[in-house]
Amino acid sequence: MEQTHCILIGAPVDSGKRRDGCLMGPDAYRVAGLGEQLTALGHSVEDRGNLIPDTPALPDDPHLHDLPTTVGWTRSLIRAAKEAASDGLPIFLGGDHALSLGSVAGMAEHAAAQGRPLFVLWLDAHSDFNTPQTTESGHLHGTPVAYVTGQPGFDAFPPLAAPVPTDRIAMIGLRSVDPAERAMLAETDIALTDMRAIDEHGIAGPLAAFLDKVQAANGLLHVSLDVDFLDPGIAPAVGTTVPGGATYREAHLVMEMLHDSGCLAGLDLVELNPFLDDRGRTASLMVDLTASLMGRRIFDRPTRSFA
Ligand code: 6HN
Ligand code: MN
Ligand code: MN
Ligand code: MN
Repeated sequence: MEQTHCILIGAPVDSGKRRDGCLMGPDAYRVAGLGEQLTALGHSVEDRGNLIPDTPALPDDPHLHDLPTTVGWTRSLIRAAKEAASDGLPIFLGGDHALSLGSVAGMAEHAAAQGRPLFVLWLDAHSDFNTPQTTESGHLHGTPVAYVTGQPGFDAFPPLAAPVPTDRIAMIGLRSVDPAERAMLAETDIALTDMRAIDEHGIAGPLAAFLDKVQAANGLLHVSLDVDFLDPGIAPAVGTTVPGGATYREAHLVMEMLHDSGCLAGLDLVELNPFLDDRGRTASLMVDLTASLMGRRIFDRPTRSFA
């Protein structure tokens, strides 16, 4: 099995929405044994500890919740992503989804420096395609995809060195999209797979089609895994639960297919709020999914039927 140098980057981002608690996420993943699981799979693990956000001299924006802190996180995460991506596989331990304004922008810069296209897989109930102008909640964790694709309105944020073209993004698991997001998504070619499509046709098809595209382009793939991609029945520790999410096996299958693709270049584990968890089960499930993504499998070779 291929050995990977996994770099854990704690990013206790809690500024992306009003309800606090995601700042405990990085330590919950450590307590749930993320490092040990990766080591047991034969990988090397380097824990770089928790990042500290920059402190930009920016005024508050009355329409937005804690803009200066999120801009500070974005700056420090872009730097951390670029540094880590040249040393190994960065795994960002969130933190809410505002983390991904920085992680994805930094990974995109890294890919551009390598002369390779960055692709992004967004596993989430939400499309996170609001801009600072369209957001109704004022919560910047609902905006990272708009930022990294270069939508207007992010003037307070670092200028994007390498915007991600929309045809290199796939979203899977959608079931809560705001009207403004829906209208803007209709103007893009982001690949959208909502829960109804998964119910009718399964989750493997759209993922396989996207992975074929990544492989054909010799791309680097960044995966952003929001806890609320999962059904709240198996993953209660998130502030924005939406019923009807991915099942245990659908989620593991996604991870197993991603592993087999060999394209993975970076990972966000976001939106875990340990304060809302039930005896650590959500943190443990996120760690198990990461283990599947990094090569844990039921058998070492395809199983055969006895037909
Ligand atoms: N997330 N669309 C809603 C909003 O407030 O903009 C929800 C965002 C959820 C954010 O999933 O990371
Ligand atoms: Mn807050
Ligand atoms: Mn999200
Ligand atoms: Mn979400």
